[in-house]
Amino acid sequence: MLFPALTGSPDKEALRFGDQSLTYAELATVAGTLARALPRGRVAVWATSTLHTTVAVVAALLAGVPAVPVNPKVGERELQHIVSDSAPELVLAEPGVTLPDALAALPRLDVVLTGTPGELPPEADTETPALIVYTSGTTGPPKGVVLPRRAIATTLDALEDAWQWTADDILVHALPLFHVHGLILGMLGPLRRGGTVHHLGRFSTEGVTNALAAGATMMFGVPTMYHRIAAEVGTDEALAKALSGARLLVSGSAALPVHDHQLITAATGQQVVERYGMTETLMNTSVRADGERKAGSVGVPLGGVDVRLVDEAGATIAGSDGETIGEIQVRGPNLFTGYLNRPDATAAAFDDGWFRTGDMATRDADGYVRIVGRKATDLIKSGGYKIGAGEIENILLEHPGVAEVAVTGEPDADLGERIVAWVVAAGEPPAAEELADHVARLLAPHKRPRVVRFLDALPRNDMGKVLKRALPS
Ligand code: MCA
Ligand code: AMP
Repeated sequence: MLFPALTGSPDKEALRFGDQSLTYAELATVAGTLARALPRGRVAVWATSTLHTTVAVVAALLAGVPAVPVNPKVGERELQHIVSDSAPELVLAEPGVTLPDALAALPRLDVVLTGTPGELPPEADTETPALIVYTSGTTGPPKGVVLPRRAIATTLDALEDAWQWTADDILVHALPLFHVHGLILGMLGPLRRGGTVHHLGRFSTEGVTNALAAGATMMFGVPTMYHRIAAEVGTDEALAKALSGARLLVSGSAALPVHDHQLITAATGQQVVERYGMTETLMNTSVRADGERKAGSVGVPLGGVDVRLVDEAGATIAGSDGETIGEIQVRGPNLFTGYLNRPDATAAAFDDGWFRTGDMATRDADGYVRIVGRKATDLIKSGGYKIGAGEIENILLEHPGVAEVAVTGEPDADLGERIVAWVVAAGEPPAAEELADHVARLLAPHKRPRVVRFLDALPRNDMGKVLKRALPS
């Protein structure tokens, strides 16, 4: 059973968004009623940061129907791809919101926060696809990652063990609900434990302060959020006090710089715990709540997860010297079943049963993994979002003012990396803002270039391939 608390802890508060909340009994009623109205095929969920999104996803899980969470800021082109690739039978959305054309063309079921108590549907098989989450690759449009119930249950239970996560925990976060971090860890995690989650709607240090001061015990965030906390916590006494009282602060989705770790520890005594995962693998490693906290390390393999480092020749690195770098490959019940409609990409992602993460790391004598980089330069992590350089280049090339383009990520204190577009203009150079809007409108706002640099020509090799490493920095 994915959510035993739905029937086991009726009066306990399960979810809170602003001044709206649901107990487990209320969630069972509204999600159970919606589950009974769902078709058998896939459903799209308009994944705003609301109670409605969580109810919609829980309903789909109760019904055993795969849900496709959609970024409510998604651009036209990306949405067309997601809809045609995942072919949802209908869309679930909160009442009153206007949906973009590609979703408005589907049958719609409004998520209402009322219902009739009744039997919950029988639990689906553990291998049934539960969620399809779209994730960017180096080239081409995002791929749909098919996540079975088994992966969700095992990853959340491994985190229960690593973080001593219990029904008494109240989690606060402000993560978007169309990715693994915010949706699976941040919403389904507390529900599986029978605990409570308080979603802030949007991130602010003030929101975090208030929620922790009101009794939240844990916080999840991406490094950009912790960076903003680190910048304020030295002078904001209320924030420092609230953070000091938390049981566990967890960061993930990208590396949290050691300097930010140190600023937070200096002001609060807290040592932020980092965990490492991926849309395809869910969670692989974590610093344990009861283990040594090593800033800058993503900790040790979670229960049930096999982790190996593989060198360039394809050999597994023996021993743990804390220095030899290899690609992280993982195996375990936390893994996805495949990319939707992409057996070619699924096959290419595995090496003899091990999933190739593309992340490069070392492992020390205590088994702690330290991520040092990424194999592909064409993947950018900005604000914790993974973004493919190729998808942005393709869209920018459609703009009439762009003759040639190369997209790179460069270090950014706030976002980790910022997207830079190197453009050879066709005629009069377009305004940087216009190019950013073009990408935001067709793909998504978080994929827009933050910097546009114009060049007379892109550096290329004899074969005509762009040499991104030769771009001036
Ligand atoms: C700005 N905006 C625009 C434009 N410019 N909209 C349209 N067109 C434009 N040209 C809007 C944005 O949509 C946003 O709206 C607002 O202006 C500010 O934008 P931005 O600067 O991009 O946002 P931010 O405030 O800097 O966001 C920082 C953030 C965000 C809150 C940290 O990056 C974030 O939520 N990151 C989380 C990513 C995440 O969850 N990753 C998990 C995937 P508005 O403010 O209204 O939105 S990784 C994963 O799942 C794996 C498994 C793992 O390990 O966790
Ligand atoms: P995504 O594909 O969006 O799910 O992002 C997964 C990627 O995020 C991983 O392959 C890593 O590169 C990165 N990542 C996640 N957590 C961490 C972490 N704690 N430290 C460094 N990188 C991370």
